Amino acid sequence: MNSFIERVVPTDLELDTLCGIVDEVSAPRLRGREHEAIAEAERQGSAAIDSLGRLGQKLAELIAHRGPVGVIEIDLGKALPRYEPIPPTPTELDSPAEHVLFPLDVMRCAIIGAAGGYSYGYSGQGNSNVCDDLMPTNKNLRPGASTRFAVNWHTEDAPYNRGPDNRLHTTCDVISFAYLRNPSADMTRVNKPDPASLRPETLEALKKYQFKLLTSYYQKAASSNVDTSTSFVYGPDDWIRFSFARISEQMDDYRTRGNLLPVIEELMGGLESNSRQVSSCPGDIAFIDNMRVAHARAPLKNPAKFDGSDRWLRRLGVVAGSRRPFLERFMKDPARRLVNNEQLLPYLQSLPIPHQTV
Ligand SMILES: O=C(O)CCC(=O)C(=O)O
Ligand SMILES: [Fe+2]
Repeated sequence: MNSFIERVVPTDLELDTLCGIVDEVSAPRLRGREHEAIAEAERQGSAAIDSLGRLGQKLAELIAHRGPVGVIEIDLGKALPRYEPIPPTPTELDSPAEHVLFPLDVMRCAIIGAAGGYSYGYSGQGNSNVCDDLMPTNKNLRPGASTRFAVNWHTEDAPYNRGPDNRLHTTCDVISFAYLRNPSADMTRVNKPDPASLRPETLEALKKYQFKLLTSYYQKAASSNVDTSTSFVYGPDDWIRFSFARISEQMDDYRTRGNLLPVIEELMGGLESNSRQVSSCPGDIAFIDNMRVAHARAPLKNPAKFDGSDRWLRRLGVVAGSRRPFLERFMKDPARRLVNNEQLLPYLQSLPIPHQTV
């Protein structure tokens, strides 16, 4: 089976261009103004199309959900020695005002700019940072992505994809992880299922609007749970577009009620058995198609020690530039690029419940 992961090693010209952008946007005039630095990195990336065109084109195809590739890994490890080492993982979550951008973050935004994309932080992440940090913090130790607990198969906020039409969705097209530090080599797992691998009856059942929309608890589910029905997969027949964030809880629910479980179990079994790993090395940036690829992570091998040796990855949402005005409708302060759940929810709740397809 062909892998859906494409690993890209940048050329010297690409690397030099990205490092040049880091030098520019990290200039003192932008210190403490990280939101401007992000915008500036995207702008410079889009202007550097001569040298970053290849990387931009690859990401643009992922954002448009085109082609067989579902994950792009960009190996920027060679650039890391040019910069200060990544500091110890903070013991408290950053406040938005104190947020620090590392060179890898800036390079990522430049590549997003070269793809004509727009990056934003997640709706409803507890820390409200520009880029969501996944880190073990003393103060916020919790069973989530930064701890020794497993992260079950999910896509990011995909339950918000409520339309039968692929264009109607309020989540990101692509999720991006920048791996800052990963001493125990804990890998992100990914799977891009082939619809042809599912039995036709299974695919039909998963396309019915008979499942619950469950957002991730750790993305403020208390206020963002949208309790209406959805299908598990939908979209064109030749690809599976996921619409779940909490597949395991769906299973619990159906286990209790005794129906539909085999269908979900079949999907889960497929995800488990054919999964791949993202390289996840320090200096890697992974761009993952958030519609067609589900991701997960096994429990971290070493519990967090809060001594700077912890795994640390930083996450960012990416959409096509054309979706920027739409997303900005749900941001209190568009310059800060944070979707605000209070503004988003009324919109979601006003959407018509999609028609059942079968
Ligand atoms: O820790 C990982 O590798 C994945 C974390 C994750 O699922 C996320 O940040 O969305
Ligand atoms: Fe995730």
